Amino acid sequence: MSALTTPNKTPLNPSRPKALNNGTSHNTHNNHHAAPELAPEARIVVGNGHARHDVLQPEFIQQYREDSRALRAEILQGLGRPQANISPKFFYDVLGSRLFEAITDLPEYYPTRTEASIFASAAPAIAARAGSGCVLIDLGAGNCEKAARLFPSLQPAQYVALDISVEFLRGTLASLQQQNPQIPMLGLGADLCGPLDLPTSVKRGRRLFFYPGSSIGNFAPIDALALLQRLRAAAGPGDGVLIGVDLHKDADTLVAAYDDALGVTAAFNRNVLRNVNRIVGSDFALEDWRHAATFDAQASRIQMHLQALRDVTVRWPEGERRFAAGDQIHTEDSHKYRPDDFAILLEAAGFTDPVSWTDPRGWFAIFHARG
Ligand code: AVI
Repeated sequence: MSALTTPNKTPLNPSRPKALNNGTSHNTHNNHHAAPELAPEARIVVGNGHARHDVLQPEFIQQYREDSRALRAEILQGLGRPQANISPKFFYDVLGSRLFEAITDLPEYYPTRTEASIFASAAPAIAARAGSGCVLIDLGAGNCEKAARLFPSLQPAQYVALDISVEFLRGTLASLQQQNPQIPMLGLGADLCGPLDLPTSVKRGRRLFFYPGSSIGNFAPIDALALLQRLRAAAGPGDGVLIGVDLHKDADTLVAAYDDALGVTAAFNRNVLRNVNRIVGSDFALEDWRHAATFDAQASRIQMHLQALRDVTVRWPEGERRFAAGDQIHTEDSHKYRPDDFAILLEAAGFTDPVSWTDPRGWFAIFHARG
């Protein structure tokens, strides 16, 4: 690929973020808890017996419907491949989501802190560029803390939080609404991997699609391009994207971030087998599997696998798979971009004029581009 535009790279002083976490569920397109049927709620008026006050409540809409047969079929198909794989979306059961939250606090796992430091330093510049008063559409909402930090500078006209299930947004959005009574809020249960069909409750006006945390890195570049193209298709003139992207760096730093000394990432990876056992009724024994994280420098991606420690046969109701000692199940790729390459990806998707902000070490970048 040839460079179309070199994004502005503005080194910024990092400052440690405050921990704001209260959620049990990790954000992202990957979160795959059950998504229950929900009736949308509307703005309500609450009386206190003396005077009447208009209280703005978040609205909730569940679009995505979980299809447990399809999930089961997807897992069994992956286990049946010559190179067995389990999609990373199956990491995020309740325990997996908690383990991911713990990962973000690890000394080795720099992305969350580094991204927060960039947001802290660059918030005014980001707001100047993206413009305040937009409809802020948070594609990886989770506990909404990253978006909430931008409220003071962006002053959004509406905050739309996406998660696979609105159930994970209810508590967080309710308290966020109390703290920000002037911002209308909508919780949307949607799957980022499908077409982005925004309901009419999403206000008209300038939209800023916000996808923090480098979750884009968990897509293969071709799928990342497809996702950006879907966003571009949903964006009108004046709209934009704001995306956190983990950058290419030395292998030692990267491998340590995905194979920490405490073993939290190992637990996160092995926990996927518990979730698979629950969904398909298989009998994976966790003690038979070890966590492995390697960096493929050429493809610029961390690859996570589960490696069989001995010969094992895994059984489920209608089948089984034999693994020899040393065989691996692929569980996740985490792509690390060079800034120019990510700018090219944005432009290939149809966005224009990409700019980025980074930290002094150049480890992480936040990109903005126009629709
Ligand atoms: C969610 N995603 C951006 C994380 C990452 O860094 O790729 C998932 C993760 N896997 C292991 N550690 C963190």
